[in-house]
Amino acid sequence: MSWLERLRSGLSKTRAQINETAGFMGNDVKDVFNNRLDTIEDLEYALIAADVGRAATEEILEDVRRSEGKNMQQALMDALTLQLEPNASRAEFRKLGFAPQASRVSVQPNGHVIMVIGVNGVGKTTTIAKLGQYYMGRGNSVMFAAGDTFRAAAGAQLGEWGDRLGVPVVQGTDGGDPAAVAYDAATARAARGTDLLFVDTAGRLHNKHNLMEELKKVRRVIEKADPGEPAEVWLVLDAVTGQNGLQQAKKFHESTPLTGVIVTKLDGTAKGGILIPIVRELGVPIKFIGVGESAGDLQPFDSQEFVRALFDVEVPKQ
Ligand SMILES: Nc1nc2c(ncn2[C@@H]2O[C@H](COP(=O)(O)OP(=O)(O)OP(=O)(O)O)[C@@H](O)[C@H]2O)c(=O)[nH]1
Ligand SMILES: [Mg+2]
Repeated sequence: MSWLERLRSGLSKTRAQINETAGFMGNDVKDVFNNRLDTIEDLEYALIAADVGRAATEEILEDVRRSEGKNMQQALMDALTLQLEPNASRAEFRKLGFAPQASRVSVQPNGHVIMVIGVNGVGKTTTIAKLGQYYMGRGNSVMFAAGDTFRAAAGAQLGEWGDRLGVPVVQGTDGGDPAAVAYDAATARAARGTDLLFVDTAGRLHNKHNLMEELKKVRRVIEKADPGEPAEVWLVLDAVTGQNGLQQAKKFHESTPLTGVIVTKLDGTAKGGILIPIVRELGVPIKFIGVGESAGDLQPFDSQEFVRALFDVEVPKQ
């Protein structure tokens, strides 16, 4: 399967939700939007049900209503794509009334060390493995740091991925100091001249305050070991947790400012619309999306491709 096919099948639940609700008078969104503006309330309901959020839904409906003369499905797709733009450019494009040309953000890290954070079970460790494979495939040398020393066997999990992918893993000891692992790994990365170091972190400690303090400390020791790093702090967010996950993301962002978000498990949710409030409320770009459990199931986020996959529309050859 191509990545687009994988994304499409991954998004089938979200798509079914939108089609079923918006299209109860016809067979799918296309029918609804060809000429039936009186069903705009159904669309409103479908967008809310897909976790798009109130504010974005209102803008989308406004854009669709305003786009007289345009094919209605195209108008809806353009409106959704716009909602995945960063806040400043979204406002600008909406004023001008057209969609952006470039829809994919740069995913090449702005330096060498990438901290990967997020609550337990969202997919941090798996995503690090996927990132390792992705960047190695683009010619980068990669290292991992097993900075989750809290959960038993977390280090072993990353170690296994490292073996499978041929990526060196800096390990600590279970129950040991994660900052020490991060310090050793950042120092080793600089000494070896490895292109990218991904630092895994704990998703759960005895309490939330401890977790936030620990992440700050990990960040500080990386800075000390290698000034200017970590270049990136990427938050992993599980799409299945929807609005709840977004609230958690805000807390992380307050304590350890994020430079990117990776949304996982889009293959198992009807809430694909959650990407929109993530972009709007965090003001941080989505870098990648996860659509499965294997190392290849990670894609750089492209808003136009995402919206097309949502509607199961063929991508025109460019
Ligand atoms: N379906 C699906 N499953 C995923 C995806 N990403 C991760 N998973 C699964 O989610 C589960 C948890 O993944 P982990 O990588 O261990 O999550 P974590 O955030 O490191 O968890 P903790 O270390 O406990 O904090 C595993 O079973 C993964 O295979 C995805 O994109 N799609
Ligand atoms: Mg983990």
